[in-house]
Amino acid sequence: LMLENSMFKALEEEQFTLFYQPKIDVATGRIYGAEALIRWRHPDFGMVSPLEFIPLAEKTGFIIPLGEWVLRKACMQISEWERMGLPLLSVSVNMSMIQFQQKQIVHTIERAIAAAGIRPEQIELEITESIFMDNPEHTLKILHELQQLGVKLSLDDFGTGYSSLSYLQNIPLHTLKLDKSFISDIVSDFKKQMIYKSVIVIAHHLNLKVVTEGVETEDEMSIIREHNCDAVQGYIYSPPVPAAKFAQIYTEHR
Ligand code: G
Ligand code: G
Ligand code: MN
Ligand code: NA
Repeated sequence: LMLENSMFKALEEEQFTLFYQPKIDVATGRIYGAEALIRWRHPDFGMVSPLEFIPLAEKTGFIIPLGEWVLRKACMQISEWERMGLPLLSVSVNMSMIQFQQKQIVHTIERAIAAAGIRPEQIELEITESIFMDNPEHTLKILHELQQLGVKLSLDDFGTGYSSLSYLQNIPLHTLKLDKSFISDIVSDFKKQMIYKSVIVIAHHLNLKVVTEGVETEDEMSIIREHNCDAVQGYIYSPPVPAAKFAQIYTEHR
């Protein structure tokens, strides 16, 4: 309850901030984008993880103003980096299922992009299969409108939950993000490698870009290269970092 009450104040007082984790192109080894991940610098509790406050924000509806803030902040950041001579092809923003229950969501996204003066294709919205739980027809309609707008869509956390292949068939997706559980302990697990390899083949046949998340070791990287995964994120390259730190890393590794 304490966190709940202080969230509104926190937004006004700019206690929320976005960290950015580099997205690396496997073929070139270069950074082509980033995933924005929210952090709350709480004056008393220090850095609060989104795992603690996003579920609460979803329950109270606070995720609506907070989600809009995240979108606007990420778009402005792309614009700022562009002015600094650091253009990014793709910045991912995580979306909550609650945001997709809003009729105005497409308009909200459109305005955030216009206000920052960026190109729609520079934004990639990360969705999970949970957005289809409430009203699948409505959700699919919105996703098609977003596709028309020109933003990219990625299916996040694939491999956890139900991960039905029908999602790959029906959603206008650009990217499939394979959950960390796909790659962790893969080195000694033959079946895991066969599943990983096969999912990438399916995704490529459907014209999807594949990102492996949570990559931590060089052994994992060899398997990722062997199976032609397109991109990676993980501690092996960088954890999520503040915007200034990201700009520094990007400047050095471009
Ligand atoms: O880095 P990490 O601990 O940030 O992220 C924890 C979880 O919080 C992840 O599942 C991530 O998708 C989610 N998350 C991070 N930032 C946001 C955000 O801006 N909006 C939503 N809805 N979820 C986020
Ligand atoms: O659910 P989503 O995929 O949006 O969130 C990604 C989560 O994974 C974030 O909490 C992020 O901080 C975390 N993360 C990113 N790279 C790594 C990694 O290499 N190892 C682990 N354990 N977590 C990671
Ligand atoms: Mn994500
Ligand atoms: Na994920």
